[in-house]
Amino acid sequence: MIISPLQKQRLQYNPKLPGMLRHGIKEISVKEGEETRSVADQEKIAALFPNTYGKKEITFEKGENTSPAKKQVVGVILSGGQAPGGHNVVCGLYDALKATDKENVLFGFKGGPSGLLEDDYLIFDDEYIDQFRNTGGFDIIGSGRTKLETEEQFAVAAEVCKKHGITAIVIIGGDDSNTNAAVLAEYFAAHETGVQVIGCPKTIDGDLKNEDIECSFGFDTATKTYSELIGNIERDANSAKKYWHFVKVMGRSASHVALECALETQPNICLVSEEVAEKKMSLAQISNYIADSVAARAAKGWNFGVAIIPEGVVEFVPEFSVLIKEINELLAGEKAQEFNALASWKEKYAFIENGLTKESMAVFAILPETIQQQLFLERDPHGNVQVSLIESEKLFSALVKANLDERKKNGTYKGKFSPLHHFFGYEGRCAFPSNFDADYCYSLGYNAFMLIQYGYNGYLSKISNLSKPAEEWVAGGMPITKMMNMERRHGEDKPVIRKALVELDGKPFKYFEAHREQWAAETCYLYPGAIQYYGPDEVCNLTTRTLALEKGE
Ligand code: FBP
Repeated sequence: MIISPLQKQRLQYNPKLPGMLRHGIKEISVKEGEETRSVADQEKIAALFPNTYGKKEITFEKGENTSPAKKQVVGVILSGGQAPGGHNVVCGLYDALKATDKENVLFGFKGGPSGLLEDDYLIFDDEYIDQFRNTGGFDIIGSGRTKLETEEQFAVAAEVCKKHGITAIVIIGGDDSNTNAAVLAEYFAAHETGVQVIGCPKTIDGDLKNEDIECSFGFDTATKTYSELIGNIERDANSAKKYWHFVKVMGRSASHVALECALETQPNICLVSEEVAEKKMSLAQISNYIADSVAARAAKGWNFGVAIIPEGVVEFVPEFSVLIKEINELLAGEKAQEFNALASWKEKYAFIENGLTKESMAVFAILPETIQQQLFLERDPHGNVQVSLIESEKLFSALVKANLDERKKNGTYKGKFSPLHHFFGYEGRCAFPSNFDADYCYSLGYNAFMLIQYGYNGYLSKISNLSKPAEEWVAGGMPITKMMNMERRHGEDKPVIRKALVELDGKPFKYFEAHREQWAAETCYLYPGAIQYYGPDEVCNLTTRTLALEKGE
């Protein structure tokens, strides 16, 4: 097989473990800490997880390994969207498992959680796993979005585990997948299957974090990849001085990715969805805010700029989410057929006008026609509008243009506005993991095996102190139930891991807020360049600005 020179080099990279895991398997002992409580709704969560609630947090340290000798047969699953470093979680898990006992076995369930239900797997060996070390992607076993959440699924999972003699399952996923990992762990314990479940925190979106989990893996590499591209665009904009670039970045709901990219590149504009919701900003207010920057820069002769738009922003605009709800109602059941049978857009428009409230129609009317039509074309299997497919970068540039046209008419703006559009999402999810993600992920996997070996169930693999060099990282585990609260989902109260949105009083946002006025009017671009894998420490082992600011560095 032909591989690129970089891949060849990366296969040789030796990921760094936290200091306390470096002395060899025989020298890893466990220290139990305090019993834990869920972040909220303690009584309800305790009642729902009688076997796994309230367990102690644990830390590993150098000392005699006192875990019982037991042959381990572990199954690993990659769940949800790709995130750089996933392969290294599997490699770390495999290496710890084999270092403990060569007879131990690692199963990889293919294509996400459905692989476990369908008993579709491979068994890892050195030759296979060695091709994937320090590489991006999830192609080692594939991923998928099937949710493991029903009793029937758990029963099938238990059967599959029994058939292969599986002693533990490791689920590598985001907040939803780890919530389901906790429920599965409770099921396995309640049914005395003897199978343990360990989770690992993954998602480029960065929204699986809390006082225990400092960041999810993949966020570092994905944001560095997008920031490289945004920096390049800034430099191009500053060279040609003729385009405004509207860059949408991934992050289904939280704006951590957009904010981190803004901190790394200092663009003229970055929207933060959580702020839009907090201030109840309308589409008109947001476009006016961007148009102010365009106009201020044009007054200096700068008809160029860069605006970062988080993928999920429209869902945070109150009037827009009301509009979406009304559209979903408007096309519910058979009404969709009636609508689709209408021959022209004019007729369809009249149907819409008839069905929406006056307020929502006013919002709908200001949208560019392509976006209006998108709202009626792209439906999910339940018939709902897929908000994530709305081209919000084009939506905002069109609204800004309309705003500037008005300003032109009243003589307050005389510039030229030529927008270009970009969407950076999939480009970042399978990049070669940065050294940080390569080390962090390998450590998460290695550590997950130590949690299994010491008999823990329903725990999340936890590596902390991440803004420091790997030597000083702290390895341990946290009961997943500690991160849970009750939330309303599909009309029911459910125990879930709380999704971490951008905190408007947090240090990363505060830093951005303190500088954005200057960035909007002046040209303060930063060009972070490509991820560096080799070379001086200060460029190879950088953590994110978000993490550094959160840690007060
Ligand atoms: P996860 O939460 O599963 O990690 O996925 C996040 C994400 O990458 C979002 O940023 C994006 O909106 C979404 O996945 C895209 O999903 P898909 O890969 O199914 O198109």
